[in-house]
Amino acid sequence: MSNFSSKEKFVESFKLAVSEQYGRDFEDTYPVERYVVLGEMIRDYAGIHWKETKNAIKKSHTKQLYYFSMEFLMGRLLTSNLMNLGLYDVVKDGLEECGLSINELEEMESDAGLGNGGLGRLAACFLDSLASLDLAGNGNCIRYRYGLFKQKIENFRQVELPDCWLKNGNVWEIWKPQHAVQVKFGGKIDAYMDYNGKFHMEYAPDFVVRAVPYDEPIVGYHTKTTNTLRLWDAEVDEDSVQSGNLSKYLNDVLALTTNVYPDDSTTDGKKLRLKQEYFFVCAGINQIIESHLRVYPSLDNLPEKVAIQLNDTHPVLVIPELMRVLMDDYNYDWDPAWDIVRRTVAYTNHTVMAEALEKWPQDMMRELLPRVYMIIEEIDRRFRYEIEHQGKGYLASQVGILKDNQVHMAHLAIVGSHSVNGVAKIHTQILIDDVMSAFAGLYPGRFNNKTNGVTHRRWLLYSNPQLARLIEDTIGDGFIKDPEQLTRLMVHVDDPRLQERFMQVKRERKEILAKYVKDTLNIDIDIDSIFDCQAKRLHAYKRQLLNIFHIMHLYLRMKKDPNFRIYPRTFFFSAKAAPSYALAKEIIKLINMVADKVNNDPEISRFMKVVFIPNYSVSVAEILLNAADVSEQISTAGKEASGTGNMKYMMNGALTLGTLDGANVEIVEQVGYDNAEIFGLHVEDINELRKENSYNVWNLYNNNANIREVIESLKNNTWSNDPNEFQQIYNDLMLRNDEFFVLADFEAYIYAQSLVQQMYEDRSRWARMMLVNIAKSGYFSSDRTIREYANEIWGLTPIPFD
Ligand code: 26V
Repeated sequence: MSNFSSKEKFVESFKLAVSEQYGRDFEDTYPVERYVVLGEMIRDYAGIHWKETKNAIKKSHTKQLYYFSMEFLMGRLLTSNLMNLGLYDVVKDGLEECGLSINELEEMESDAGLGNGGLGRLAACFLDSLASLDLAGNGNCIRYRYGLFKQKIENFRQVELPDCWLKNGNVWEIWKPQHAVQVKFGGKIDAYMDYNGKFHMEYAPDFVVRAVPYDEPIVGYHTKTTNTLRLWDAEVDEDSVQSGNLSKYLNDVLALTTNVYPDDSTTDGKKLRLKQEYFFVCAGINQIIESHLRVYPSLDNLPEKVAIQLNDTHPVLVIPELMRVLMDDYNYDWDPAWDIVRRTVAYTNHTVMAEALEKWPQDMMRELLPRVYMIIEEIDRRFRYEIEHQGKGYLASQVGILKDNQVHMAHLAIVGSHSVNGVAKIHTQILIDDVMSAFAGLYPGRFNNKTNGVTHRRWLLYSNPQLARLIEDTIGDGFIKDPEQLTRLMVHVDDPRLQERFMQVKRERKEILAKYVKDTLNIDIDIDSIFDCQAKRLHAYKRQLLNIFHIMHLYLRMKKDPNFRIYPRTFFFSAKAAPSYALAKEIIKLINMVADKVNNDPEISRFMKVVFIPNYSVSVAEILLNAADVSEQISTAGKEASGTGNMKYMMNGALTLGTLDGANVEIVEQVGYDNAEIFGLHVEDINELRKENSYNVWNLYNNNANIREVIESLKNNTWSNDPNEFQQIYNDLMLRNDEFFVLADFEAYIYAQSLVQQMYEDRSRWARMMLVNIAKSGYFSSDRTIREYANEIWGLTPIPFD
């Protein structure tokens, strides 16, 4: 009988476990101690199915996926694990009997923020869907000691603090020192020939660490399937310290897993980033090979039993590393090894931003990874030979892997894999037509689209139980296992009673958010105002500037014209800027200074408030997104690969106010133009303006008073006493001609915002629109995305349990 078989049984085992672990009466233990024991009890319970999953895979020879990602933004796991295991109610009631509230224990958990943004959160959603669909899918990443920084706002500015997510330990992980592997860096390679004339490599590295795994169970929704997220820590390799170098060695080992890189960090520490990439790649490949050989006699059938997905280019070293192991350790010749690698590996691209496409200096790579670099040279040589042979040698300067003294990681990924996918239709099309067109010509069958998704369990069921209940009351609970059933709501969207009940649910969510804002920022907000939200990383291309400029414009206009008043609105922002991204930080400062001015103006603040919620993270998203009326998705067309926040808002019934970019395009495809507010330049318009070189920001400035006033207000002491406070923003727009077309879309945006207000004022129309959005959001469940990957790329079938 399990510890959770009844409330009584749970209370008894819980109290006993807390008391035994800490050697004190239950009543005398600390809240965090109770949280730790509860977590461990749940993890151990998950262990039963974890074992069965591993056994079932071994016995049935089911194919497995390994998702290699530098980032997993898991957030908290207590609620999600309890709900997926079907234990939530027993535990909640049991805790109540012990005088504890489950919500308080939930709050004790730190939010695991091992990632920057969308890419890392996508990886976490994928793990949830894989397990829930009974697919064998493992995550492979680094156990960073610190997550992405914690953000505080001081004096209107972003301040970064360390995110010590492990300070109370991590209840979900199991340390597995017996599975440690060596990872080698630097040093020298010697090649020698054996008696048969075959070449062998002898490698004398100058830095060796032990990669030690910590495994976390990934629990599927109401199913036995329990997969593994493996996080590698770096530990000292006792025999590998060169004499006299102990303290440097210890520091180098520690540095490897210190923190997640913020996405655009400077060249400093770049080498460390490359070390991190090889570290988790080498360890992960080693594990795959060992587990494979425990079941099968050779590696010949690796592609039939293992799929490896590369989440962006960060783990692309998988390709040369797997070649290295096959050739150097298992004696494969080049061609069969290459065939195995290519059939095993697939690559996902997540951005078209040139600055974000990874390239490494050849010298750095050669010095740090001499053997891997040799293999990359040979891959490049053979690839160039192949295109030459096809009469397309002229492409070499475009598609080469080694060129301009750099290693082009995306090129290596495309050449060394059997599938390259983008993350939304428009994004994939841009890869094919533009960014990767030469490759698409060479390998047309290799390119495909997999539109992103998000787990509707975390982002609808668990974070918005009020809405989940309303949906269940209306269409039953079939949508939980099969989210496309949400379309059954369509026959009810005109029902005034449902509309009213929905508006009531939305109001409850707005109250919860308003309370959080009051508690953390001491700002009072109007629950009946329109909640307008933009929450995402701060990047010029995401155009938080467009949003704040609109707010500045409204303020200036209301100040000037006492007859002009808007329907009350609260504008929420939440965004972290990379610590070295000065322009992004200046935008945060502008938002906070405008907020200060607006919120403290007694006349204007009756109509609008601006709230910057610090430290955007999974936990903040869980209370912010479901309270939104308006979802701001306003990137420059062509730049946002997909966006996934947009899907979370939609699922919770917010209207998308967006450009035709990323997954917004598919959101409108689902709901129709009547149920979304689309504005602004299209990709084609922007390409045309760029090609013709015909965009001139000064023409707009001179001909449009709204634009002129807002730009002038940056420098005329409206928001700050220092006229140079926003110099970078001004220069970026006016002296560097507004690379992201903020001012080009400004009028269209103001107009779109006025339409949003009109729509909101018709309560029944608004409610209907929200309901349509929810009804059509099933497509954006990551269950759909994962099914597509499983069928079209990985060739996975569900784990059979007997
Ligand atoms: C990084 C950088 C760094 C240099 C400055 C410009 C820039 C722009 C973007 C990035 C992000 C790179 C990868 C990434 O996180 N992509 C995000 O992936 C999400 C999941 O597929 C997707 O929804 C987002 O649209 C995409 O930005």
